[in-house]
Amino acid sequence: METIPASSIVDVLRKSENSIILPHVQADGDALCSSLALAMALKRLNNNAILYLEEEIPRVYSFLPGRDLIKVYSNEVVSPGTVIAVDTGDLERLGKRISMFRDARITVNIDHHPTNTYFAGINYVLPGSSAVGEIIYGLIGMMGVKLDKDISTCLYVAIATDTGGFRYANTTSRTHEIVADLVNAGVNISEISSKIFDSISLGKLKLMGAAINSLELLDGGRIAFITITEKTIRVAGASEDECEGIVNLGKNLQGVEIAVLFREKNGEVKVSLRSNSDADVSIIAGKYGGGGHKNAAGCVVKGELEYVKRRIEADLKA
Ligand SMILES: [Mn+2]
Repeated sequence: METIPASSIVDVLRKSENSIILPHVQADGDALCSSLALAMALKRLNNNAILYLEEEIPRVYSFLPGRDLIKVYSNEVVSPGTVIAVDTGDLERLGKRISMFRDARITVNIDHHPTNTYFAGINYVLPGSSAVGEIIYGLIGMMGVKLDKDISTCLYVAIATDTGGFRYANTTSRTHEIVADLVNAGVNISEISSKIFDSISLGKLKLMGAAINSLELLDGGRIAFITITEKTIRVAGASEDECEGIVNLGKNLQGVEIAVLFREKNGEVKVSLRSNSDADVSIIAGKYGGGGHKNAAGCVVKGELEYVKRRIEADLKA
């Protein structure tokens, strides 16, 4: 389990042609925007790069540059030279697109999850980075590609979302140094912030209302459970990707140390865990084949909703 030196991965990226970039399933701001920035940088080097997403681009990120570099995967057979997994802790997080990964001549894994399984031929994993956006920023510099407004905007969104708007413990002085560079390259902070943090659809607002109504407090208010079913999403008129961030409604409640969002779908429950304390929630996620960071992790558990909740409750109390 070793990370290759920066100079070697830069060499691999420089030489890659017809690369396919794969952010994790249900791509979040970091996965999507780091991938976009990388694709744009590779294009500058005359390397064709294209992103394949598992699902449609999340509504909130539809304003981003580089839409022409994105395809939504639909089981087509593609034989890529190089496949680059981005922000992906393990192979399962590639979903159906795992076949593209398996067919590739060269496989690359660029990530910052401490739970990363080093699943590729070439692994570049830096857990000290707040977002993969920071890692891509470094690689772009080493590749000799100049930052422009589009690339900087994508990197900014990647970093701003994974740090919760520079509020989480993963935010470092290095994060701010990088962002200073991005702003100098033309990022419009107020415009982006309003689009990704403040602007909200009616569906999402109703989803938040339903999520708040589902709140259960356990262990004297130290644990918060929020539940969203397929019906909740349908009734609210929200899209699935609008579940992103809902877990924070529980996390931000005073007295809460661990917040959990349960999302029921097709006989499975997607569990998102957040910790405000020293408790490492990636341990619980790992128990069910998931992973993540100490303060933010997730997993998918098969089984009926109530059963899954009681299991997670028992894990948390233990
Ligand atoms: Mn990330």
